[in-house]
Amino acid sequence: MRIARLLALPIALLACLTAGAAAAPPALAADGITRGTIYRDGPDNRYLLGGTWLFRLDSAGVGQRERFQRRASTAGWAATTVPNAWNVGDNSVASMTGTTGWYRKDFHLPDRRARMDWLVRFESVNYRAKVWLNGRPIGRNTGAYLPWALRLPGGLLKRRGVNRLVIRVDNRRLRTDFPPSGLTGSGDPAGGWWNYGGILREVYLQRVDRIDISSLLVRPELPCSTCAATVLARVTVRNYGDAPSRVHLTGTFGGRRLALGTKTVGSRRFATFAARVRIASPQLWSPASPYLYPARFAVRAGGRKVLGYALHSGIRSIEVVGGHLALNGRPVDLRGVGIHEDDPAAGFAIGSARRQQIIAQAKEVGATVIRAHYPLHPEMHELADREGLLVWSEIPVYAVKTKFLKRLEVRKLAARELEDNILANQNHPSIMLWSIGNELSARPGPVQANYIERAVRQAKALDPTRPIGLAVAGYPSAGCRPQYAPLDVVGINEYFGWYPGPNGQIADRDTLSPFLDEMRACYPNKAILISEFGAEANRSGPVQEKGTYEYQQDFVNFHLAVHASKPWLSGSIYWALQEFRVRPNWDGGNPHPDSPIHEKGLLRYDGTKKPAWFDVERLFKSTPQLGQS
Ligand code: GCB
Repeated sequence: MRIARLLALPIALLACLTAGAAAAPPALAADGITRGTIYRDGPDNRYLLGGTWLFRLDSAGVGQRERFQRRASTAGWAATTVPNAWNVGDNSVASMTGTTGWYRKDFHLPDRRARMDWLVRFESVNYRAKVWLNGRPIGRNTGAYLPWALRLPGGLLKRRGVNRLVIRVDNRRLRTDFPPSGLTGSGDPAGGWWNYGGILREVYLQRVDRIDISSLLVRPELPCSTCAATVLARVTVRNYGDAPSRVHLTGTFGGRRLALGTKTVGSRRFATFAARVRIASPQLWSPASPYLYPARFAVRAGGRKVLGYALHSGIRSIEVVGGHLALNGRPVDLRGVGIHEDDPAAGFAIGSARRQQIIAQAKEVGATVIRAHYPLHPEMHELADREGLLVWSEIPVYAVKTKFLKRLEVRKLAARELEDNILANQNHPSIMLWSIGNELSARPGPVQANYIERAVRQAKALDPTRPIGLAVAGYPSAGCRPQYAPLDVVGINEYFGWYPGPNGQIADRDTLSPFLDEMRACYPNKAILISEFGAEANRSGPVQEKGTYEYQQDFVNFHLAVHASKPWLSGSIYWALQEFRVRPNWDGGNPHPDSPIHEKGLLRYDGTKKPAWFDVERLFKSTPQLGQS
């Protein structure tokens, strides 16, 4: 491949080759840089940093000392592409535990004009990232699944020559990470999904013509299903330039004008513009009819258009009324599936085709809601908006032990991820709630109470239009917990008749129904959903034997019947749509497991359907999920 060979050349020669073409258009194609994003919403000033990247593993942790970040030579680096998970297919304990790996991208700026500022935006890096530009450190980040950006300092950036972006990625999990590290009873690394190291989602260059949009909110408010809607648009811009600028913002929502106005924005300052528009007879968004309104924005500075921004919004209300989740005023009884953005060949570095497939499969089984343990890829949200799937949106505050949840740095990271998730994803009509975590201690004390109280307050302040939830492990011994008081929604992960649970308390599936009634009595005013239930299945065999397809079929029929018998439930989510890599020596309650694959999926890892798929599909599709009946 031409690009790969070019990159293998000594960098000095590479620079000569490109410098010779000074008058020619920037070497976009050769660098693999393309204008635009792979998803359709957002600002129009992004360039995908695709093409050939370089990678080198650094298991010995010597990279910084040996100055991988500074060396121009490409010796020791191998060509790769980004997104990338470097340990796909390595199912060892060492792979799950994590290590360090280095990525490098040599590129020309796709626009050489001197007035442009540049940012680099990472959609998701797992887990700790440190970034250098042309040998100098420019920033770092902690935490995957959420976008972050760094400014490329003008003094370091080469307008014409080759720029070298180097990223050190460390995916060794700590007890204080999301998700945290830990050890299972048998001494293996714990964790709810594979610890794929790498740059797991795309990287973009962002060109700033003095003024950039730092946040953009389009929030439709619908007081009742037959009411007029009010749409609030709020845009915060930032002036990257050295001089104050007269900034004029225009916008439309569904073709209606948003009067955002004009302001003078000081150098290095932010300014917020807001406007409201009334939509008299809105066409509502719902899974049955996912109607989207286009919204467009333009930023003008000094009389010139410097930035455009487009998105797709939906008008709907989602709230808890009388202890029930209501969509557009109607109580719902959703059915859905848990998902992972996983794939046997790519790990978590999946592409658009795989994302479309996951969404299509969720639709095919009859789901109206999907849930993951972490914020989804931006394109997944857009697909959910378009296809009519509600999203239980969760931050990866996953099974964090109380003694770590207590720590300030853990609380700060959780608060940052909650805020980042809301700011990044709040414009999607598909998102039905913000979840602040999964399976913290089932017997919460003051630490968790404080976490819940603060997280709910923070989320409500950022987004007063969506309910706030938490998924909890369903154990009768937990009793009624006053610590859950601030929550709007309680998700119950119930594995009755599958796992024994502490002291065997959930071994008997017949105790599920009374347990659910007790939960309802505890939380009469909250919406309650079954956020997980599932059984592993990898073979045919007796219906009484755990791990057989027959057992799984019987399990889903029994559980969905119990769920359907509780009219106060707002929904039920099967865990999971498809098998995924989880961790070494996983058995998931199956006496004959295929570690490291989690096998509660309705689809095998190769995408084929298990018998229980058809039971779930029949039961999901025969349930009036949206309150039509
Ligand atoms: C849970 C977790 C989920 C696991 C599941 C299981 O409660 O939330 O991530 O995969 O149990 O299969 O044990």
